Amino acid sequence: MPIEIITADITRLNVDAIVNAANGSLLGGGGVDGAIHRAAGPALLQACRELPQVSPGVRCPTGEARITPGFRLPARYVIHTVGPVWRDGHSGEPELLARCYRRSMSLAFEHGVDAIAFPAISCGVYGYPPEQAAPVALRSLRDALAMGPPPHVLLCCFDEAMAAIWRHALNDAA
Ligand code: AR6
Repeated sequence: MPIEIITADITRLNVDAIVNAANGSLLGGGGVDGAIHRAAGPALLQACRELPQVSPGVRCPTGEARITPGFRLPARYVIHTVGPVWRDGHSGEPELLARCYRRSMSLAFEHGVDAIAFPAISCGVYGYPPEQAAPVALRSLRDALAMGPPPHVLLCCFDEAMAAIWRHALNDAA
């Protein structure tokens, strides 16, 4: 599988596209979203503002994805996706999480991206247990990689403990 687990600050990566774990407004927030907006500069917020609202205040519903330039980031594109908030695991969370990865990969294919880095979507503020998120994400990525000439996929964890969970899931999936 051309999927690599790394530990890094995603805003520093020299890849074609990085994925943002955003909220539906796409107007920024904490966690990786805040870090990406800080690193990209105010033009990113402006580009997000210009994306159409699909319902009041919502530019990207949960499970969907939108693309903008990366502005001051090393990455050419930011793909913004909105993961599910964890409730109990039986409220559609796995399907929505899988869709985030799939839709982000579709945009990557459409834009000819060679290398894309994902954060652990929903595994922070949104509370998705990483042990459960990782296999869902990896299955979805593996299915998406079959859609075209496979880009290099990096799963960018913020710390080693998170990376260990993802590596374990990747080994189980091999
Ligand atoms: N590089 C890589 N990973 C990071 C970075 C970074 N610079 N910073 C944090 N992480 P979260 P969510 C990891 O909370 O759970 C925002 O406020 C972090 O350790 O950023 O999808 C949005 O606006 C965790 O493992 O995203 C939404 O309101 C992972 O990224 C909400 O949070 C995801 O954590 C989305 O929550």
